[in-house]
Amino acid sequence: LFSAVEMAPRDPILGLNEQFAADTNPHKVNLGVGVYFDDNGKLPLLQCVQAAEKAMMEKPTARGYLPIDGIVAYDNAVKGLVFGAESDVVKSGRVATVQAIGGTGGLKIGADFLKKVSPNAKVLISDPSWENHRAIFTNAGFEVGTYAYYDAATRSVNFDGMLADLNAAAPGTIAVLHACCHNPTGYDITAAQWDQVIAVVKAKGLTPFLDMAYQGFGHGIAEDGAVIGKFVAAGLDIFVSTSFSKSFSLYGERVGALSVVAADKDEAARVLSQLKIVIRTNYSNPPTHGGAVVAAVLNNPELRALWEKELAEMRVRIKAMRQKLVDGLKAAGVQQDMGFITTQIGMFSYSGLSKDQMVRLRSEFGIYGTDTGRMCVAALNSKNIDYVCQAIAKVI
Ligand code: PLP
Ligand code: TYF
Repeated sequence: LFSAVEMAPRDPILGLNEQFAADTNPHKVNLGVGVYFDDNGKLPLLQCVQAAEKAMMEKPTARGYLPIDGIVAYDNAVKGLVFGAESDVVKSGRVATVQAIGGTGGLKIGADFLKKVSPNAKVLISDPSWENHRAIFTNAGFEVGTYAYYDAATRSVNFDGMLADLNAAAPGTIAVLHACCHNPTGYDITAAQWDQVIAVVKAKGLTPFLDMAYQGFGHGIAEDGAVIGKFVAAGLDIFVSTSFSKSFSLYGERVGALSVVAADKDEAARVLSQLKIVIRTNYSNPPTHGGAVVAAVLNNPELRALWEKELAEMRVRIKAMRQKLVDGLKAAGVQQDMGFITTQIGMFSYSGLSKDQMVRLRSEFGIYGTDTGRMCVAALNSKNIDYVCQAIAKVI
């Protein structure tokens, strides 16, 4: 049965983790995977999460099956976070939200549902994008292409190219868009540019699928979420996947969601019924713990305020590290202006380093980033920053 089964390639990012774990260099630094570490290099367990878990432990509950679409209080909290609890779109019942197994699960539920309603559509992802975008939509049966995004020469978004590619797409094409904190480049488009993208999406009849994996890591929770409001205001049917992996530091709990905005309440109810079929035939219903924690935090004013404070601390620390990286590289003798690192936003920096330079960083210094030059600046801290700056200066 398995004699002809081929060895599948490793995930380029998660594969680096294995290599990092095996590295015996005592100075090693993992800038590969997109995970936030605190200034002590530790994965944080947020206080808001601990408080919610403590309250849950004090009143333990049995673990029955959840509804197929997840915890009602969770789904409502997601709607509030993504669209605004008092927004017309939520109040009029036009949003169908389901709990999902991480942001990845939200993308996958959306992809499988889209394959049913729009079987011949093509999918466009940004060039470059999170590689799993391509894999998820390909595995759902779609042909996946790209729209221009990163311009290495100018170290910015090739916005004209992006607009041109979206303009050239056939009606019904699914456009996967990074809502904020673009992975892997760290370059987002401006609010005014979003307006232009929305105009093209509307004029060409594209289906926007917004991936929101880093809400709160850019400029703030509401600020990062504002782009969703723009799409809603344009009267479009939209898909939004949400991930709480990073914003709650709950990576392993797999907490996410998919929200679909439909034309009216009746349409949203029919969409929801179809999303539930996708879920039922894949994993029946979601797990309880992570969703319960996030719902407890988002629905309790005190815990919610604590979460916003802790998320802001993560955001501010990443920005401080970006500045330290720019200053440290200059001090280490790097001639070229690395100021672009502070223009980028979110967890990642496309450093502009070549594959050879990234390989040298790994083999000579134990500093792990991807071959494309992506570094997770959220893993830099006051103890490793000097070492990283010295090493980069040596390979440049
Ligand atoms: N989308 C993007 C752009 C990501 O970077 C990630 C990272 O993990 C995800 C989706 C998946 O999120 P999750 O880990 O919650 O599945
Ligand atoms: O881009 C990253 O590093 C994160 C984590 O298959 C990740 O989004 C990486 C690869 C993958 C799943 C998650």
